[in-house]
Amino acid sequence: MSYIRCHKCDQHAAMRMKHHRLNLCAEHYIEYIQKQTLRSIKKYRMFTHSERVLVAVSGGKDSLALWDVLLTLGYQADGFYIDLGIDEGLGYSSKSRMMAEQFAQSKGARLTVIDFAGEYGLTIGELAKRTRRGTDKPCSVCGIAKRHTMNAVTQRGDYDVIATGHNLDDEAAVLFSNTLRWDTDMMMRQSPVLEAHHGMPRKVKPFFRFYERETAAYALLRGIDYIQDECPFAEGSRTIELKHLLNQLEDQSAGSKLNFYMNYLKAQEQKFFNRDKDEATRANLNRCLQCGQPTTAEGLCGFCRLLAQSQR
Ligand code: Q46
Ligand code: ZN
Ligand code: ZN
Repeated sequence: MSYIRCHKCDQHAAMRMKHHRLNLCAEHYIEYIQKQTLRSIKKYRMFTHSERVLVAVSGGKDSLALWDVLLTLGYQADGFYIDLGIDEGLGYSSKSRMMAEQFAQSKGARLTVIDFAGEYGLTIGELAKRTRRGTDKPCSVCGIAKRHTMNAVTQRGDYDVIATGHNLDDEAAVLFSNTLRWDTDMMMRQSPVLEAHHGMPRKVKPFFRFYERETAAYALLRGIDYIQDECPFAEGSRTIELKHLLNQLEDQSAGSKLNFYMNYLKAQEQKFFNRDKDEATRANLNRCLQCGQPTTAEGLCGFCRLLAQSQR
């Protein structure tokens, strides 16, 4: 029987990557993902082996696969998980927390778990309700809260950099959304590396060149147990709609997503946009009177305002 062979060793190919015209067996595929990640880290100067990295872990495939790769490559990578208390329906938070904890244990790696309700006295859902920001979905509040908590943990733990598991599908969907609105401020800020500022650590996305199916295949082939369900509030979101549209494009023409995003980064490098304006905005940021994180507001940052509102 004929089968598709690995380009490196002639074994049965476990993964076909049409956009790269590359088929690889399990062993060579794992090696490929690890090597390519190392390449991105070095090319974009994300971090070095002497820096301490905090991996934002959700319990899903991307973040656990990223943590696995960084540990394999010998980086000082600790994990960080926020228990948002989203347990409506199928117990999303409890399950994802369990996956993160199991992975950390199996690797003997350090995981910091922040129980949001324990830390701030209310769940994300309650915060959204009390501040009337999202009657059916707490996503806008959740985004602010996650960013804030992540910054706080990084400062507390003295980490140099935060790494997230965003993949190409995520990045292309955000770029697509910003392009549809022609939101140049947001577009300008989109990058695999956001430099440190105002005491906030650098933020990096070492998986930005991998398709979602590629990170899923890596997790599977490495035997990583991850939560397959999305957060129940993700259903029907605009990002998911845009991902479907991009998938249709990709089906018709392999490599569309990769070209869309990578060529955008090239345009950015060629100073397609005015970076001075963004730097001026950053230079004029204030510090929150409550927590000290940077904010465009005077007085309290968005998160501390939310908390204050919720306590009224
Ligand atoms: S924002 Fe919204 Fe996500 Fe928060 S409430 Fe769930 S879907 S987890 S990426
Ligand atoms: Zn092979
Ligand atoms: Zn604040």
